[in-house]
Amino acid sequence: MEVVTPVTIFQNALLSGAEVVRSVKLLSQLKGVFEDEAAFEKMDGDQVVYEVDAWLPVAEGTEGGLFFGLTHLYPGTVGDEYFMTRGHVHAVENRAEYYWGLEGEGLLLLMDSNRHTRAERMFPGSLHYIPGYTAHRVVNTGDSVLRFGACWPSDAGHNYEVIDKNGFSRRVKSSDNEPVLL
Ligand code: PAN
Ligand code: ZN
Repeated sequence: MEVVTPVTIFQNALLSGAEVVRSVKLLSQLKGVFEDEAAFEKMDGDQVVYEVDAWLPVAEGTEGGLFFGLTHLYPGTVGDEYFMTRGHVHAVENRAEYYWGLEGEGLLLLMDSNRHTRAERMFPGSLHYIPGYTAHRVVNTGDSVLRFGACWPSDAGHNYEVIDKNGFSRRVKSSDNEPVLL
């Protein structure tokens, strides 16, 4: 019997191995995402808002495969709005996804095709099923890095245009250091 060591290791909320690719999202790449544009312009655009480590064992677009991602979303605010991911629906809209919380705390915003937005609390151990046709965005409401895992179909793809254009119907802001959904 042949025994091999996996090429990818997922341990202590970190993903490593030769096949893992990292993408970095700088604040300057999130122009238009946050409401307070004056506050945004005053901030250092080169600061990292989040990083995604991904293992894509099959080619993007392959039917039947699965992708695995780990997002590190740093704490911070633009004005009083917490740092968050850009958010998207899947290009193949009926494709679902799992997220799960590993470290830190936050909110997962889920917006259906009628633009109705609900929020699920994220914390170490929280598990989130994101149905198809549902826009998803994560907000870091804590003061430490929020790390969460993700698993999605390899033919899902990402459509950012809808959210870039219309945003979510709710925003999460800090009021007296507490997150409020507006
Ligand atoms: C995640 C997200 C990741 C970054 O892997 O892509 O958290 O968020 P944005 O893609 O919205 O910038 C996922 O949902 N994949 O489908
Ligand atoms: Zn997704």
